[in-house]
Amino acid sequence: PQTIYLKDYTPFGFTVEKVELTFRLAPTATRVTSRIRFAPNPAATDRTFFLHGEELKLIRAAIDGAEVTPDVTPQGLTCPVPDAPFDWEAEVEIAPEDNTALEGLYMSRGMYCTQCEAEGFRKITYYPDRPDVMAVFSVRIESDLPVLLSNGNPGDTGAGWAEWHDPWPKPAYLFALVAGDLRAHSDRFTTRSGRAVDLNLWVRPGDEGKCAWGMEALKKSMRWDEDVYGREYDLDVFNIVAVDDFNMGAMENKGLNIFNSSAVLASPETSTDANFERIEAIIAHEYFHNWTGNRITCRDWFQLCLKEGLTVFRDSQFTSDLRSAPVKRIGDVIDLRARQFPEDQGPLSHPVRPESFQEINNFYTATVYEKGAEVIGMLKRLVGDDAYARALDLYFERHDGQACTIEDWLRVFEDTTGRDLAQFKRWYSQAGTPRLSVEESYADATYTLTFRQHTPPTPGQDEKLPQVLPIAVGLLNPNGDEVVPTTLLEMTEAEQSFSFPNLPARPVASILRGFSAPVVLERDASREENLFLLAHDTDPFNRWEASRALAVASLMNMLSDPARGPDGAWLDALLDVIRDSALDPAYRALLLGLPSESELAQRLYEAGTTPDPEAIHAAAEKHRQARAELWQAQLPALAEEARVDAPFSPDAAQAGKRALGGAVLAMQSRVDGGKAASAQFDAADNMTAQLSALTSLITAGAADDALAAFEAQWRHDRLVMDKWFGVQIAFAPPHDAVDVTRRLTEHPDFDWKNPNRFRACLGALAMNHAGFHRADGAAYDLLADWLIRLDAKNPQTTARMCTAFQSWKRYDAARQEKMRAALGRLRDQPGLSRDTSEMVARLLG
Ligand code: DPP
Ligand code: ZN
Repeated sequence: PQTIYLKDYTPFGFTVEKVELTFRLAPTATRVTSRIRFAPNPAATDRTFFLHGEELKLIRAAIDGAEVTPDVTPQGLTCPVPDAPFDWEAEVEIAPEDNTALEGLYMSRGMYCTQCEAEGFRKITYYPDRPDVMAVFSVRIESDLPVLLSNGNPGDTGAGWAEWHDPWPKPAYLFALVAGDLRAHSDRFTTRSGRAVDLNLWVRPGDEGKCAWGMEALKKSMRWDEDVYGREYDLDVFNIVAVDDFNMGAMENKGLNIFNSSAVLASPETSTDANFERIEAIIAHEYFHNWTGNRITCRDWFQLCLKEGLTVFRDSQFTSDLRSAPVKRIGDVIDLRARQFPEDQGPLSHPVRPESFQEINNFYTATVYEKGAEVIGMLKRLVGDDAYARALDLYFERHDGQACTIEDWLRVFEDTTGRDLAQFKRWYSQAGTPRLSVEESYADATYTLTFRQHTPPTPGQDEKLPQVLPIAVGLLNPNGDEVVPTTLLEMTEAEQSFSFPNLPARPVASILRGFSAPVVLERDASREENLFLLAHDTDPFNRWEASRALAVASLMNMLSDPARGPDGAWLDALLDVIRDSALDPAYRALLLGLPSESELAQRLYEAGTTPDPEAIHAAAEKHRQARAELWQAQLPALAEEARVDAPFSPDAAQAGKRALGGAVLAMQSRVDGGKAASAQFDAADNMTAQLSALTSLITAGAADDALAAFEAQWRHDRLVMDKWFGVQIAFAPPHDAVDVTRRLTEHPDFDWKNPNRFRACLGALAMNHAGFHRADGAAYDLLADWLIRLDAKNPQTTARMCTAFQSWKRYDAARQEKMRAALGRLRDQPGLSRDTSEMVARLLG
């Protein structure tokens, strides 16, 4: 396969003035006619007329009305063209029903839909399928289906046809089309300048009752983007469609967002609080793309973080504003450490802006998205909120309608602030997680912090240069008072000291408050210091972090000496915090969480010890059991405090209480054999309560009846059944996980071609750390078998799921050998997709 390099970028030889598309829809023979006005691009030197096109049957082509016979390859076509503006016409035939890759135009249970990002449009018709070619599209759809949708504003309609016109120039990856028997949940929004916008959420008949939350989230997003970023919506209509078969979460097509039904449909009975929050965030994310992604798009796919990092950052601001900022921050850091750190510290490590790829689909990663958002958070911290706002205004003003680069993005900050961001730019080009160590000293009333930064080598990058690290620090007096409030230290050197004078007593430092930079902080804080910070830190993130450090230390001690129990002093201190009813229940629920077994494995590996997944699992279980027994007497009072008496609402306050209640129930089930969980399961009137009861029963080994009842109740609901499949595997005892997965993949409802269902089962297996790393390699083999099978149908989801193997080098030689063998089996599969080939090759290094 061909490797594409950032350094090789050249503009396309032609501009596109307008695009007219006609679709005559039929499941196995859809006709797509295109009429495209091209003109020579004065900014380009290479005038080769190459149009991308894959899996298309070319029926005819013409230039300025005269038939032509282009030179067609499996990747596209070339053709001699005039050295002046001209009209290109082509008619192609495609088979949406046979399109199981879910890229381009495909069918999902009787409805037509599209997914074009990143390079799916080339499976619809011949086109310069690259984000820097922006054009105005008009679309005509012919079909007997009742609802026919495309981008932009609705035009004329008649029996069996509809026309759409999108006045905003856009790249082809934002094209969308939907046709089906759909029902609308409709509303209206008036923008601050008075434009009335029709809002529709389109769903299958029967799902109308699951739309209200998504619609509310959309209106909140529209208002928030006006209030916070000054960005208004720019069309007469905003359509969202829910689709059951979808590779990603959702897609920001101009005026016609298409969502995985799991990322938009919600009701109290079928969705957990976490689902509600995620849906709100994804609706916001896709909506915010209208400006950061659509109005201003990417020059090429190497710049993906330009729109994704920024839009993730914006949606996290939105969630922080609507809910609790500290809770959102802690959740994001848990997620970053669970997904981005392992990626950045293993064979798949790549810069936030990659410099080469074979298949761009493989770079929709936690690094591009979540680390990309962290980089923007650091930039905002460094320049300050006012300068950030001014820089964003300048960005929108200067680049509206353009396809941009990270250089353009950084230049608006340089022009706004006068800062030189050359060193900061390393965040975009250097892969790997920086490690930040710190030493403290105190003399002559001056307290000094000396930091050292170091980034280990990553594939293709042996030498790393120092990066700009914003380090937020606060200092506390020994009596617990804050003597130095949060101060931002700006570290630019490999080693750098910062002093705080006039401190009559040696303070306790709270370092990297709010997780002000995405680094691994190596700090030898004593147990006493962490207990002190847990009790006194004014920064809610670092208070949580102190407890997390104590949890890690306690678990590590239990691992090195299996006779030990958990750290009693820490559990006592933690219980004091958990019982503090002045604190947000959602925050208390986070404090009750333990580091995942995978995170413990990573920490052991970093400390030079080969992790033993079974031993880690045993220690974590022993810890949970001991804690439940120790706190047994306090659990009823905590459960009482978590009780919600009002009618169900997915708001942050109620959700926080339920999160605390769920954590308490998990403890209770360890000491009452599942009695409380069983009662909660029977009485549950919402999915959060029902599912937390079910998972507690699974861990208590008492879930058979509940699982059967759950299945009987929900077998008609695909999204709920995904949960039923997933929890049985994710929470299975490690030695059972493979058998449970095998059994469930034989269940008649295991529709493996549906990405949600595939992930619910095989993704859950990969999440069951000790189950996946079973010593005999059975889980590796089972996953590899399924990936081989799926690759022939859906390369994108297959390649994504190869990340289950990304940390294979952490483990012992025998497990490594088994994982290598499983990956080797994939690699040697005849006809393996480009997506999966690239992933496997990178994984095997
Ligand atoms: N749909 C994906 C997202 O919104 C890719 N753009 O991030
Ligand atoms: Zn996005």
